[in-house]
Amino acid sequence: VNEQQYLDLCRHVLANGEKKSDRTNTGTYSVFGAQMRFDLAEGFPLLTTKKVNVRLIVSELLWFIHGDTNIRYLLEHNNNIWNEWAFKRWVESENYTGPDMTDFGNRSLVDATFNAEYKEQMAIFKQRILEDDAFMTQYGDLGPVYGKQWRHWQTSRGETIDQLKDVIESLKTNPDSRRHIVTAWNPEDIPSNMALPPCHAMFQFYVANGKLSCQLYQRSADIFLGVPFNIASYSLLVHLIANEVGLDVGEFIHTLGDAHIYQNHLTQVEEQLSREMYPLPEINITEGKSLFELTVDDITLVGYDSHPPIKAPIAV
Ligand code: UFP
Repeated sequence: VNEQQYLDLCRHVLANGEKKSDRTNTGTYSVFGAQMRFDLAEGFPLLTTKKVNVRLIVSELLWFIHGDTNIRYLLEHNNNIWNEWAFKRWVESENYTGPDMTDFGNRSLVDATFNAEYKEQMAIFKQRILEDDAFMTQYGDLGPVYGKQWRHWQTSRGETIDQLKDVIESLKTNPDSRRHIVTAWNPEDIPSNMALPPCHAMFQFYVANGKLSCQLYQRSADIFLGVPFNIASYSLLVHLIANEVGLDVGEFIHTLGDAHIYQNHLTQVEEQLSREMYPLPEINITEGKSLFELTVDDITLVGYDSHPPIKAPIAV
């Protein structure tokens, strides 16, 4: 069963994980190397043992697919998951004149007065991104993140490579190829100007028996908060690409590097493990539209029964 693999991974890491310090100073239980296989014909692998907001996954994935790296599109779709990264650039710029926002992520958690100030500045920032084109161009753009690498990879000769279009073309013309790869890991872009080096670093497609499968290599995996999103996002990608190239869906194979449970997520994981799974939902995609024409309204989740969400602090 699809979801069982996720629950088994949680149990495996709790039982066998090394206690390990990490960049965020939170502390984790971690294993190196783990793999889950999701048979997409079985249903759409959105977790049912806690509610996962698929709306965020759909708009973020379409944003990547469009090659967009500016948060305006996300804000227009009420998706706030990338805001902090853009906000950080803004408050660190010379044009920002509001109250000091240094270390806003941590301070907003522990200082209520600061949190109110931060929320106010973030609201102003979002408003300007949505309404002021020049501001949006300068401060809404996240730089060399997924959309850029997938669709507009910059070569040293000054050309761009559209990896996604190329892989769709190769799936259509040469399905047996062993080179159906898209990589977001661009070493040249990592050290200098990237806030969060890509977590989902590269993926490969595979065609057999009229079915499209995809394997993702994720270098670093926050099992409780990040991974449920990553599973759903790539499973949706397989559906979208399969539609585009006229294949059925096969498997999504999720390969993890540093697979960790943060120490401040333990009670939440235990809570989730105590819950019974529901049957998986299905995903419906409007027929007859090309991948690049799809909007969020073309993708609908059907039959999603889930337990309530479980809140947990995110490590930044
Ligand atoms: N993380 C995920 N999935 C994602 C994403 C981030 O699990 O899609 F963007 C987690 C992994 C890790 C942290 O806990 O975010 C990134 O930190 P680092 O760069 O130190 O690996």
